Amino acid sequence: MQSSLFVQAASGKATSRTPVWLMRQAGRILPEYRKVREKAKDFKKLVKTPELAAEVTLQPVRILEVDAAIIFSDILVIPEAMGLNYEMEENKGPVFPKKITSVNDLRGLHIASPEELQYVLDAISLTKKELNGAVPLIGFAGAPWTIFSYMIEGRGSKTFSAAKKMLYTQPAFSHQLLDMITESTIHYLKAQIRAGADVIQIFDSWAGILAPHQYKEFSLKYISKICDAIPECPKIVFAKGAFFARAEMNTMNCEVVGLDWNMGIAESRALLPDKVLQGNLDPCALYGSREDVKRETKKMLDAFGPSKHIANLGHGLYPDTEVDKVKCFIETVKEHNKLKA
Ligand code: 1CP
Repeated sequence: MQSSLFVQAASGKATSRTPVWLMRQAGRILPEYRKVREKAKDFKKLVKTPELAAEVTLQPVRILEVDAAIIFSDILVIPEAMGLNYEMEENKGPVFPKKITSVNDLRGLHIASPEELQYVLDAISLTKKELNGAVPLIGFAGAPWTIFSYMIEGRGSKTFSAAKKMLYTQPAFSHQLLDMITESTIHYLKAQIRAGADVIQIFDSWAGILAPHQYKEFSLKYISKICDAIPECPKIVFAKGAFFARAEMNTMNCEVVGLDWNMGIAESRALLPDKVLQGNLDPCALYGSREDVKRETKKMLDAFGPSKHIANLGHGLYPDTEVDKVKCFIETVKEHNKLKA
C-alpha cells in the first residue's frame, strides 16, 4: 500500500495525478448504502457488524472509484467505549441519554482500551482483506475537543455553548476530560493501524467555534499530542473552521492538513508550506449542473496546482447530493491531471 497514489501523496511524495476521495463518501447518497442500512435496521447495528460495515466501506470504492476507502464507523464510538452511551436518532443525529455535567461524572468514565472497540478493528481487518490491495484504507477518530463537545452537550448544537462554558468556568476539569479522550484516542488509532489502516484522519468538526487562544489551549495541544504519539503512518488533520490556526498547524507532526471551503487556497499554501493540503470544494458546488461541477472542480485543481494536494470536499457530502455529480467531480479530478502529466 506504500506505493498507492493516495499513500504516496499523503506522505508528501510526487504522484502521477492528484488522488481523490470524499468525506462521507459512504452513506446516504448511495442507494446501495440505504439498502444495507435498512437491513441493519439501525445505525449502531451497522457500525457494530463488521461484515456490514466492511460492505458499506467498499461501496464507494466500487461505485465511485475513489482512490481511498474510509472505514465506516463514527467518531462517537470513543465516548461510548469510555462509558458514555450514545443513540442515533433517525434523521436527527446522535444523542447521549446521559451527559457529562461536572467533575463527579468522570467517575463513570475510563480510558478506553482498543478491545472495547474490537468491532471497528474487525471491520478494518475484514475490509483490508476484501480490498485486496485495490486502494488504501483510512482509519479515523474525532479530535478530543469535538468529542468533548458531544459529551458535554449530549447532542449536536449550533453554538456548543455548554461545552464552551466548561472551558471558561472549569478549565482544570476540561483538561482532565480532554486528557482522558486523548489517551483513549491514541490507543484506538494505534490499534486501527495494527488492524490495517494505512493513513489516519482526525476530524475536528467543531474547531471553528473556539476563539484562537482557546483553540490552541483546548484543541491543538491535544491533536498535537496524538500526532506525536503516532509515527506509524501519515496523518491528516481536518479542523473545520480553524482558518486562524493554519500557521500553527504547519509545525504540527502531521503530513496532511484538510481545508474547508472558507479557507483560501493560495493563502493556505503560504501559511502551510510544509504540508500536503486536502480539500476543499464546497459540497454545495455538487448541486450544480455537470458543467458547473466540472468548472468548479477545475478551478479548485488549478488553484492547488498538480502536487502536494489530495482532492476532496471542504466537509462531508450532503445526503441529497446526486451520485452522478459526485462521479463527475471524481472523473474531473482524474482527467484534469492526466492532461497535465
Ligand atoms: O442515517 C445514517 O446513516 C446516519 C448518518 C451518519 C453516517 C453515515 C452518521 C450520523 N455518521 C455516519 C458515518 C460517519 N461519521 C463516517 C463514515 C462515513 C464516511 O465518511 O464515508 C465518518 C467519517 C463520520 C464522522 C463523524 N460523525 C463526524 C466528523 C465528520 C463531520 O462530518 O464533521 C461527526 C461530527 C459525527 C457525528 C455525527 N454522526 C452522525 C451525524 C448526523 C453526526 C453529526 C451530528 C451533528 O450535526 O452534530
